[in-house]
Amino acid sequence: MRIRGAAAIGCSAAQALADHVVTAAGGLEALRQAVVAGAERLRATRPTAVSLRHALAPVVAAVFAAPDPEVARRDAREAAGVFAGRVRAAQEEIARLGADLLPAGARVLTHCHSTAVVDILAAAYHAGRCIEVWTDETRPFWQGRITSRALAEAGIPVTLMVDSAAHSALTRLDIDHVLVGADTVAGDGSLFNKVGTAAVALSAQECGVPFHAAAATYKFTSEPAGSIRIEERDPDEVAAPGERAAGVRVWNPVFDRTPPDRVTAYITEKGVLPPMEAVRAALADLEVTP
Ligand code: RUB
Repeated sequence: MRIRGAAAIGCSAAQALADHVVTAAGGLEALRQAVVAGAERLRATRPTAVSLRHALAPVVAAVFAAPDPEVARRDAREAAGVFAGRVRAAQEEIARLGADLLPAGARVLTHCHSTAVVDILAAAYHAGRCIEVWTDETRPFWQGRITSRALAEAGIPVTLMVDSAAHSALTRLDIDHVLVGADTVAGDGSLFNKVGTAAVALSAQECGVPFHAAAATYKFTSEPAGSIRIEERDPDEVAAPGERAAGVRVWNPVFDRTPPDRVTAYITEKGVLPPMEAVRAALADLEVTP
């Protein structure tokens, strides 16, 4: 949890796996075993984000394709670098395309901490459009506070509110855009993102406010929505043992699924596309994940 957001998690994991290969002792077979074990362990850290799998797969493939240990180490490092470059390029294009959606005076609501969303908002602001942002706190882990700090530091007017105020903001504050990030987009166009996103999308639909999710193509998968596992985390994130009465159980699912009919469009590096068009565009050139 020291690294937040699917993009940063993917890049860090690919780099960590490459480092693991570079420092592992032994011949090619030992490196293959090390990369498989390392990838499994890293994948298990954030099971909902398909981007993590797409980040690790090229490093694993590089090791299996190498003819000897030296090439395996070199190509593992290179594969992690290529993935990081892909993330950077996608993020830049998404920032440009997303900023174009926001006219001067746009009033935007966001949820959680998405680096892609922060980049979009910063790009719109630096293009001279006076936007204003409302951000949910994002319980239980407070990622909204990170977002509000990043926006304030960029000079963007920002207001923090509790998650359950999102519907009130949409009905009472003339919010005209909702922008969120994405951890995974399933084969039917469903969005998987921080828990609470689905309720915001439902409110946006009720209020007729466009709901966009920034999702680079490496966040898409052909897997059906039902096979995406929703990570459940430590009960202490919700209430530490001293803060809850004896006998109280805690349920802490940290992502949720927003059905595709509530997503106006995905902002991908290939364009701003309605859910199924985005799925087709992303899967057209997505590598197979081992
Ligand atoms: C972060 C989260 C973000 C997506 C997209 O959750 O749900 O909306 O990961 O982020 P957590 P990005 O804090 O649990 O990682 O746009 O940076 O890829």
